[in-house]
Amino acid sequence: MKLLFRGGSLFALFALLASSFVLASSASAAPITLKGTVGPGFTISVTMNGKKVKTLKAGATYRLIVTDRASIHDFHLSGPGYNKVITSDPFMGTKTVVLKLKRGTYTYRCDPHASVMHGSFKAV
Ligand SMILES: [Cu+2]
Repeated sequence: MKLLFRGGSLFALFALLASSFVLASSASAAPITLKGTVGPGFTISVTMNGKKVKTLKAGATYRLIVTDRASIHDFHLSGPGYNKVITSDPFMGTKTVVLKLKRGTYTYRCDPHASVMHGSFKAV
């Protein structure tokens, strides 16, 4: 009987720890969604809730969903410690990356048309 009680309280303690862990991780780990779009014309953008992104939080984690709407364009993102062609030329479709931003300026561009297709945001 004594043993059963000990087992039960241990289980209760474990369940409490497990549920607080789930709460803590779901509160801090849900990344904020950004949308990257390139094409079909000569346009490229990064938006959050429909607005062009200018500043984001350094140290925060973001999920960037890039939609490439033209085979002639790519989506290339570079910034502090990061340099990646997320959707290549001639890829069309959607790709998702998860970014933990570092303080500084991030630039995105379409490499074949970088003089007209580029933008940037800051992580502060
Ligand atoms: Cu292009």
